[in-house]
Amino acid sequence: MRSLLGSRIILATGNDGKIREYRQLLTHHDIAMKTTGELGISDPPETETSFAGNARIKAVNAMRASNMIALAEDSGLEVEALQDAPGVATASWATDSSGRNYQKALNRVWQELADSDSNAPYRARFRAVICVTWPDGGEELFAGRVNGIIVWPPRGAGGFGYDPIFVPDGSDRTFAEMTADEKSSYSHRAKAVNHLVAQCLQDHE
Ligand code: ITT
Repeated sequence: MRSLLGSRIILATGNDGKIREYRQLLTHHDIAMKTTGELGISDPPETETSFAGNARIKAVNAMRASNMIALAEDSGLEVEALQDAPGVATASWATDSSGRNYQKALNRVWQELADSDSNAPYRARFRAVICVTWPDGGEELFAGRVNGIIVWPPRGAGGFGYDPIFVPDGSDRTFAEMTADEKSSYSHRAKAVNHLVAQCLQDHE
């Protein structure tokens, strides 16, 4: 496994919520981070059908445009009663002609659950897959997931995206009702980052 100790990397995401969480999760590690937005690199179309495939597209795009080591993440919400939708379409459920609209996305999740034959508790999970690519062609993948339930109405003002309707197992609060540190003690993203840290940011000497 390759080391990222002392590296400068590009974080390939246009999502401000993700940027905040990666800065927090990697803050005590020996790594310097710029974002694609800071370097004027635009987001590629996400044409794959898996989280890993789309994470790879974003990482390779940023790595080629910057010639730096790139880290990208593809993530999403899977709701069991909706046959694991929205899954890789989680961002597109929140996208309309004027950009991101998470209220619309939350309403759609709840409407589809109301139209389904299922009853609460509505089991769900967030998944994240991180892809790190190196300019010489090297690549590593790290995955994380968190199980929980969908609740309604939305609660809390923290976090981002679908956080106001997701309560992780082991808590009675939504991700949006938690501090950043509390969310990180449960989240899919923190688990994927923990794997990355264990493999690429420890001094193995
Ligand atoms: P980039 O592709 O530029 O990274 P994006 O927001 O489009 O940004 P994805 O394609 O990976 O990212 O889509 C992930 C979707 O899942 C997006 O709608 C997020 O809001 C949602 N999501 C992922 N992690 C989340 C979390 O921790 N809390 C709430 N929503 C989350």
